[in-house]
Amino acid sequence: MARYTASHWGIYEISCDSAEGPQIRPLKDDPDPSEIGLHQLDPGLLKSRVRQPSVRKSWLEHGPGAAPHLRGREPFVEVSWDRALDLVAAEMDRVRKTHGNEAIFGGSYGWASAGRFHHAQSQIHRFLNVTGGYVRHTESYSLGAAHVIMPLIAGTMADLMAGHTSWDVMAEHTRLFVTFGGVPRKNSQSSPGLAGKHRVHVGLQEMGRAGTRFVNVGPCRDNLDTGTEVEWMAIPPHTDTALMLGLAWQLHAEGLHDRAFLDRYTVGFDRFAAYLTGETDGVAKTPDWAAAICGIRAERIVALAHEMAGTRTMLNIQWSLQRAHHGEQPFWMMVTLAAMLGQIGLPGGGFGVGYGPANTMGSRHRKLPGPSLDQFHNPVDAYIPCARIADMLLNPGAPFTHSGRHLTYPDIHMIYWAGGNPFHHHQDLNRLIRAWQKPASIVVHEPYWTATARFADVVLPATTAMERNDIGYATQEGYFVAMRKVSEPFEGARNDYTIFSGLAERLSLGERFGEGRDEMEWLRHMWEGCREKWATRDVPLPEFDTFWEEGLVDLEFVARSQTMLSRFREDPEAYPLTTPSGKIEITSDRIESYALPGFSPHPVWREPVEWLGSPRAQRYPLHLLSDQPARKLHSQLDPSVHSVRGKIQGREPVYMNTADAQVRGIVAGDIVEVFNARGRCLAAAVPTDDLLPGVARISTGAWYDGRPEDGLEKHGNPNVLTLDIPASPLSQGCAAQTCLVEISGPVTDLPEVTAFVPPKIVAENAR
Ligand SMILES: Nc1nc2c(c(=O)[nH]1)N[C@H]1C(S)=C(S)[C@@H](COP(=O)(O)OP(=O)(O)OC[C@H]3O[C@@H](n4cnc5c(=O)[nH]c(N)nc54)[C@H](O)[C@@H]3O)O[C@H]1N2
Ligand SMILES: Nc1nc2c(c(=O)[nH]1)N[C@H]1C(S)=C(S)[C@@H](COP(=O)(O)OP(=O)(O)OC[C@H]3O[C@@H](n4cnc5c(=O)[nH]c(N)nc54)[C@H](O)[C@@H]3O)O[C@H]1N2
Ligand SMILES: [Mo]
Repeated sequence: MARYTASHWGIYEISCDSAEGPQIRPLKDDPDPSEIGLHQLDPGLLKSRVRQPSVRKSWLEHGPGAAPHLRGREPFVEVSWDRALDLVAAEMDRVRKTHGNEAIFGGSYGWASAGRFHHAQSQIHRFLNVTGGYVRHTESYSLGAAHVIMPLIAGTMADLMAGHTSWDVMAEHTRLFVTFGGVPRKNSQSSPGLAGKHRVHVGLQEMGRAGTRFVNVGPCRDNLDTGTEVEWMAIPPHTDTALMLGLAWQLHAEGLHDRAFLDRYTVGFDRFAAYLTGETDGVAKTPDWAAAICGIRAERIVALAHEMAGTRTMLNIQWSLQRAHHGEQPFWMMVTLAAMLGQIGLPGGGFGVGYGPANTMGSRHRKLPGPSLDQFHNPVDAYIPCARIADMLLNPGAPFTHSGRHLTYPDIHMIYWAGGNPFHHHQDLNRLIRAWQKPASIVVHEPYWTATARFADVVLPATTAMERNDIGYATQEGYFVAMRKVSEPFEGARNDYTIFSGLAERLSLGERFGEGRDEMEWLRHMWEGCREKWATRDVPLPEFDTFWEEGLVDLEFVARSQTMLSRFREDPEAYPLTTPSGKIEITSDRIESYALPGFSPHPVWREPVEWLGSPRAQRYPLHLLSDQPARKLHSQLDPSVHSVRGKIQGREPVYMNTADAQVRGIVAGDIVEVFNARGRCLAAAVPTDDLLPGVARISTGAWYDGRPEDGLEKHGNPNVLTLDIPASPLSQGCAAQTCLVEISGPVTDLPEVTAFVPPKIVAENAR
């Protein structure tokens, strides 16, 4: 009988009857399986696992707050589980009693692993709520800017993501597909929590066969594969808004915009039009004006505007475009441009805010909530937008704005993290290292010795998804998966649930946290809760035992094609949007009422602090994109053979234009130094003509491997270079893509990469 496992990369079949151990293969009938998931059981990963509870030497010997500057460079002492849990429980109690629960940061951002019960975020938040609450985070690194602006102008990202027009409808109706940032196949193969059958690559091929014309706008050529010819409109990073303004100006000047649509379904077009024509600021956003910024000839812009207005057009954007200074603008401007074209709500027309970043968008499956673990109520009000973590730690009490609110940063004495890797995800890691010295105690649950584990005081070894039983489900992915345990926990590793149960008992909260259920009782309980809810929506699910025995529930029987915002288009009064006006907001009164410095009430072109047109480009002339890695998910599985095969001399590639390499005397395979005022890292040069001159690209995910003496990062982690500023005072989102660098090379005296070697383990009181 086949067993299955669910992962962010897809569903895989596992057979446990081979003498060589469990074998993993893609789900039968998956048309485009991801190779990443095939390496979840790679023995190469084991060398980097955490074996036992481990405590940083100074912290163990001298107590909380001892020698914080030694975090990340000091040996650890292995201790028993009992002792580790006693230490953590005592420290939580001390911090709660001395400073209150507002002193504990438990945001704990990160993707963790698939599985609805063992989901690390749910576990840690439930546990911390039981103990009196914690400082939480809002939004995500994925969509910091979009999560805040989109509900004000079009709808929540959750609703929009779920509503995307399905691929079959686009193949039938879309004649022109214009995408800002391509539709990278590598990204679309993942979905948070579970990817079902991989539909994006197939969807694009079907559109290609049906004759859709594709235009790929952006600095990279090789991120859109439709099986047909694609026009590449090569523009520098961060100039998309200017190009869209040029298109909008042309539509408006020729009266090609859909006035009836704008009147009925939007608010505030006229104020925006006054900006477009230059009436308000003296600058007409003509195709010539746009050409000077984005480098596309004015005639080409005019021709594209005509084509868009004359045919069924879908506009699409990658999430990376909002992970930038002023990152709200390209999203807002794209919605505005789509509104001017008047095709929103028609089959195959309008806009998408993410065909590409995950498998989800374009699904025919219904948005239905899966089995979930109750997280209880968090009595602490204080929060941060997730990407403001270093700001919070460095500036307790300092004011900040978010979503129109005026707030202050809490004073954090303890950080508790489970299921995320801030030394992967955060920007300007050298700044984060300084910030990380502020709290008295840092506790981390991790299966692996990632940098986040190395920089902690107490590391509690967690199991992986293969080492426990769980239920796999993610909305619109089309499956429930019985994730049966494949192997026993590695050495001393425990489930996050078991770890929190042990702590809760020590804090006399065991019954409240665990409700007396063991793992399988929880799965049954969560399944039955979900089954009851779905029954009220006329979606019958099997009983738990049947599900567990059969391993999969295929939800194809409730799937159906869809067109985004079709009901709104049919009857905007009966089906208003959830925006303040119920319509698409081209000008937002709400945003204007926030009176934020440097934020206009309609989309505008504003120069980012770092881009190829800024003064800093004289010193650092290359725009560095740090995109999502093809061979892993963020930092996950970086030590696997699949990820390691993508490295050159053990280091992450840096892609750069052939001409840029040539003038620097760099050839393919050279190890080069990538640097700016914030940091420097080594990477392996790959000259290419698929990138615009002036642009470089290092995918994220190489485990941080800084040399303690001088901070040189040896492995190719771009976050030692990126900028830790908010996208804007509105969203405070992550702005990782706003980053200028210089590259020099080749480097000959190469330090060894040590990212996957665990830290030194010593005996207590060893000298
Ligand atoms: N420069 C730059 N930086 C970026 C981005 C970018 O585009 N450019 N993208 C950003 C984006 S969009 C994101 S989402 C973030 C991703 O950042 P993260 O989500 O923090 O990255 P992951 O590597 O997925 O981290 C998950 C961690 O959880 C651990 N883990 C897995 N399963 C379990 C479990 O069951 N229990 C416990 N306790 N731990 C577990 C894994 O070993 C891993 O270390 O990165 C952001 N950072
Ligand atoms: N294999 C794999 N897949 C993943 C992930 C992973 O780590 N690995 N991470 C997942 C996560 S958490 C997320 S949030 C999504 C993220 O999805 P995205 O944020 O969209 O992903 P990126 O790869 O950073 O960028 C997508 C494309 O945008 C282009 N681009 C960057 N800046 C600009 C610009 O200014 N203008 C234009 N026109 N194009 C630009 C880049 O060249 C790149 O090809 O991916 C998900 N999918
Ligand atoms: Mo993300």
